[in-house]
Amino acid sequence: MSVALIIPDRKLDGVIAALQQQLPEVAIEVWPQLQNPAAVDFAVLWKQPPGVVAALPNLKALQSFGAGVDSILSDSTLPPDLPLARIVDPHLTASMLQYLDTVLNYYRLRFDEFSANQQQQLWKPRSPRRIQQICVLGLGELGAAAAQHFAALGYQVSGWSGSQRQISGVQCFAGPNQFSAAVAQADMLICLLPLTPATENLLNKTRLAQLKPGSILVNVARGAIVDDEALLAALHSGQIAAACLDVFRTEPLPAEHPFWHTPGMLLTPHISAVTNADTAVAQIAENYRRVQAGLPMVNQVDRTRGY
Ligand code: NDP
Ligand code: OXD
Repeated sequence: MSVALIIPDRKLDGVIAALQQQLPEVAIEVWPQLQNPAAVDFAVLWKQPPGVVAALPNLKALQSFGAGVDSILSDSTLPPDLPLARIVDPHLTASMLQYLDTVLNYYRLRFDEFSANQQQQLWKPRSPRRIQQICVLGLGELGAAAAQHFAALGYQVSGWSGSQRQISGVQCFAGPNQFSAAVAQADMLICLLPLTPATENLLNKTRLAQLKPGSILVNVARGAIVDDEALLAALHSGQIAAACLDVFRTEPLPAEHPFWHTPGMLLTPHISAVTNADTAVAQIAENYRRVQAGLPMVNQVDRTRGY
């Protein structure tokens, strides 16, 4: 019995040490140096290369190292019946809220304009931007927390999800037919949807046209939920005044991508809520023990629905 960490391009020393402490009786293997693939019965994954999981013959369960599972499920060779769990963590939620607060105030206080003015040595004082209505797409762990947080701060908040939600202080909408009603009045739209076949390119030309003219888009979910070309056109026409993107279709964002040089774009390199190694390890260890005891894992995802 062993746990395999299949998490390319990430320093794992701290995770390995913490996992060894939590599971002293279990061997921790790190891909690509797996000593005994046949002994691996639990794999922790993040952007694993396709085919690597399928090559482990005795797996009992899979654990995402992050909240999202889209990159894990995009591997068409993934054994279909293995249960998959993800990280759900108050630390992750807290950092997402901190990021969103910062972004909201950046735009509210017009730091985008002042920073552009600085390039031209322009002194142009202006009063804060009117951001009163916020719409959150996705009302799961992170989206519901964001919606509640901004409602508690006094913003008028709407939210949109797949099934109907009830969140105190938040006007909740559900399903494709209610998308335009959810977003119509929003000065700022925050995307916290998972990337699934149903949400890929969801924010296309048609849906961006349903936003309030001059609104601000914040995408902290996954890049492929937004149609890049449609977003560039919406920024160009002024339909969207500004876009803050933490996530991209291809990461790192390729050097030749127009987003790098588009006025009105604020880009951050997928840092809005980074997995906290300590809390992640506690959840991984708990799920490992549950699998060994024949119990269902915590925070298991529905593989057919994709989140
Ligand atoms: P959850 O799975 O808890 O919630 C997903 C929400 O999206 C649910 O409310 C769900 O609806 C809704 N949803 C899913 N599909 C649709 C659809 N087709 N139409 C309308 N609503 C839909 O996810 P989390 O809140 O934990 O995380 C959201 C995403 O944020 C993650 O999948 C990940 O991609 C991203 N993320 C990004 C991070 C970063 O650093 N940038 C960090 C962490 C996460 P319903 O309520 O009906 O199920
Ligand atoms: C996640 C992420 O899904 O970091 O956890 O994007």
